[in-house]
Amino acid sequence: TGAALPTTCDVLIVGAGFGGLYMLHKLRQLGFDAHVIEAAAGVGGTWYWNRYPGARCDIESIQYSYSFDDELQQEWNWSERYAAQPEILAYAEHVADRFGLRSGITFSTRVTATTYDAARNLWMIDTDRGAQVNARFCIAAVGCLSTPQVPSWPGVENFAGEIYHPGAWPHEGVDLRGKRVAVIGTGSSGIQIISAIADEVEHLTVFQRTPTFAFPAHNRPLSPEDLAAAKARYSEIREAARRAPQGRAFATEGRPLLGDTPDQRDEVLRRYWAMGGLDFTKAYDDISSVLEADAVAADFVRDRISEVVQDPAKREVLLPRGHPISAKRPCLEINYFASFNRPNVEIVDVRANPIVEVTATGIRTTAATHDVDVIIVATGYDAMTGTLLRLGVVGRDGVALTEAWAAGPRTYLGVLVDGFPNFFIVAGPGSPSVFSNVILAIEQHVDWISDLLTFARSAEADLVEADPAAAQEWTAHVTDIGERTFLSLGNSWYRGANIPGKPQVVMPYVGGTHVYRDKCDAVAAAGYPGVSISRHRGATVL
Ligand code: NA7
Repeated sequence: TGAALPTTCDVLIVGAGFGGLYMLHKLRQLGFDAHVIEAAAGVGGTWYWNRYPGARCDIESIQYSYSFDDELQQEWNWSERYAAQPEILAYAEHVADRFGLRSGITFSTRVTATTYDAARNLWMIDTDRGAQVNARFCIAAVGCLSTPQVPSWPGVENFAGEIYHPGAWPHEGVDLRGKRVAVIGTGSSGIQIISAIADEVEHLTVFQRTPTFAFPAHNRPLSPEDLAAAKARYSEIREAARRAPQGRAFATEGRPLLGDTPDQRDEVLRRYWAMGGLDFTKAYDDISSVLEADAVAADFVRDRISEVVQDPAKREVLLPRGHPISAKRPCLEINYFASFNRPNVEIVDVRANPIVEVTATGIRTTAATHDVDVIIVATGYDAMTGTLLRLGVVGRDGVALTEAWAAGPRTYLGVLVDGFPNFFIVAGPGSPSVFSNVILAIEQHVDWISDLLTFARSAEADLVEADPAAAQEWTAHVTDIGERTFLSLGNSWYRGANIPGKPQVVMPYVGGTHVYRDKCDAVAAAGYPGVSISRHRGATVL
């Protein structure tokens, strides 16, 4: 199902994940003629593609969901504390059906070029179906972790077995029973897969470069009582999330760890560990910002992992060290560390013994050869900019986005790009997006972009563009804040460290989603300083 591609529309949205779906709904409500192009055959974005075993959200389902419609949040029943991929995908499909969105989406169509025509003041969007759409405004809602990254090991093309990336998992599933499987990568995707398949494969070899700080999820079914209690105070939960630094309500002692005695610290950290979830780093105010506090929390995590992993050699490799907990994205785990107590699960330290090549039968490191039937490359994504830069965006004066961002992404508020008029990004670099409960971050962006378009429409303007100075200043601010956090100390995708040659700058705004929200609101209230909003002479009427 879905719609045919129109030849023109007011607003062309790329992507039918959580960003594109709400953007379409909101713009339709405001009377704009909006349309979505989506590469996949269905809605859901990330949750459409990531069908790997164990795929699950690390943010609680009550919070990782839309807040824009109270009836929607009251009627939908999440089955678990942390929703698994099939349920999140079902939710995205429910939203698309409930709000009649499929009639505005063209599926199975990939954008190949996105070109601004300054004379006519419109965007020409080319697709792999040959058809072109002309639109006044173009909104990229293409996701932050949507272009899989596969390192180019020598010999990969010679491997005789099967190779899969979690972000492009076959829809029909993969039968791993009785097979010798390699998982390369121990980020969120890798550790979820490892935990899910450890007991069904014949042998599992995990290739780990950086050991992972992972906290117990303590996932559980949500009872009718749990759901009723959450729904009764949903507006309160959402308000707390909007005022929270990472877009989700969280538990905290609200004081620094360094001010407590060792006994108090132990009691508090044990309590948060027992609660489970990402709140562990929120237990104290200073765990994510003061190295001495991080060191205490990190020791605590290592002690807990040591209690689980029985084999001293495996334990030694698995214990996370070398970077503060919050220098990378901490993960949630369900039996991840316990998986290594199985005799069929092996860990290989590829920091000590790097992968040299992939052979026809397996993987060779500097220390050994591991023969396998299947390789799962859970090596992450060309995050935040990868998909945007693959849209072939060309703005004013024929300048490509790849050129404009050669030294790293430059945006105004993470939404607008100078030199690219009438082009907007949902959850882009320079915004808190990935450093937040992304669904609430998306809602805030969609609302802000919609307000800006409505403002321009009422001023009879059709040309909206960030001032270069404003983009420069905002981006310098984003970088400055990012470099002063622990993120500057880890080799994470937040700063492009996982992609050879990618500019090494902290890409998300990490000063707090609440601070960011207030800044965006202030800009809107002041009539959008930093954005030039005008009437184009000679624009083609669509
Ligand atoms: P991540 O978090 O980027 O993890 C990728 C993993 O793959 C990580 O352990 C990497 O080690 C490892 N990796 C990457 N390249 C290599 C090479 N060349 N050799 C060995 N190991 C490698 O991606 P995920 O898909 O797990 O998660 C992405 C986000 O989704 C996550 O942060 C959540 O926000 C949800 P490294 O740490 O770089 O040394």
